Amino acid sequence: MERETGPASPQQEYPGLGHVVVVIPTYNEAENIREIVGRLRRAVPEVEVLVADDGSPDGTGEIADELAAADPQVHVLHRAGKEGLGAAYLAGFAWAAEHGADVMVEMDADGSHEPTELPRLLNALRDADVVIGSRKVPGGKIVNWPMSRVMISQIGNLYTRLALSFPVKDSTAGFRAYRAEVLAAKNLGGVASQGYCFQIDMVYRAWRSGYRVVEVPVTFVERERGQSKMSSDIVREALWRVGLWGVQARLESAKKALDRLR
Ligand SMILES: Nc1nc2c(ncn2[C@@H]2O[C@H](COP(=O)(O)OP(=O)(O)OP(=O)(O)O)[C@@H](O)[C@H]2O)c(=O)[nH]1
Ligand SMILES: [Mg+2]
Repeated sequence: MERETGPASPQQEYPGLGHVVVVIPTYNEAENIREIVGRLRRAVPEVEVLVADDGSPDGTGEIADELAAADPQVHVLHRAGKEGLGAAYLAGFAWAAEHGADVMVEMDADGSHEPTELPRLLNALRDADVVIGSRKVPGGKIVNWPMSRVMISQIGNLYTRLALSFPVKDSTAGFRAYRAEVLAAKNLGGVASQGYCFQIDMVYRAWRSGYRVVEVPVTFVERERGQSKMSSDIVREALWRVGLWGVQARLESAKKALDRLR
């Protein structure tokens, strides 16, 4: 069950791009949500914000309601329970589409993504369909991650690039901007990925459909407060799904090659 709070607001436009909705998924981010929404609204006043909360037991949803009551450009989508990052984003994108978004942005609530870097992502979207805030292109950085997380991220991205034979260097990054068309229902059929595999799924689909994907460097800072939702299940999900997509892609190319020989 979903419930939406916050009054309707007059829509503002980001120069050259139209109506931008930033979706922030939250689960137990009571210590972070106020600060990140405030920083985002100050950094990019034109954007609309949607907090997609999965019934956080720590009261994140209620804090988000207070923010929405005080600011007509902040909204909250309350979802009944924790269903994973992917489901929260899909619900958030659907809300944004219904509310006339031309651009949807993904951003974490924990402060890892710097709102003052968002204009660089949006400006790059003028010549692209998807812009990834990338930690793995020149100028991109990760601050304060333990070596174990850096290794998981490096190996995960290398595995993904090899399995899927695609050129995106930071396909697990969660700070990104999409033109609404990329996230149209016709492009999202059958999305089932939940953890950060969802991020790989979205960019792989966009790239396969011929959309222009661009990476711009960002500085990613480890969360200071609250608990990570990263788990071994999330890593396992990415391993098997990406492996499966890689096998499917190779079978498809083999079939095409055979068809050409016939
Ligand atoms: N609505 C919703 N949000 C979620 C869920 N899981 C994670 N999130 C949010 O998604 C964002 C990214 O999750 P994080 O826990 O920061 O994951 P991470 O960035 O891989 O790991 P750390 O930064 O180390 O904590 C945060 O804003 C979380 O609150 C979920 O099941 N539902
Ligand atoms: Mg995080």
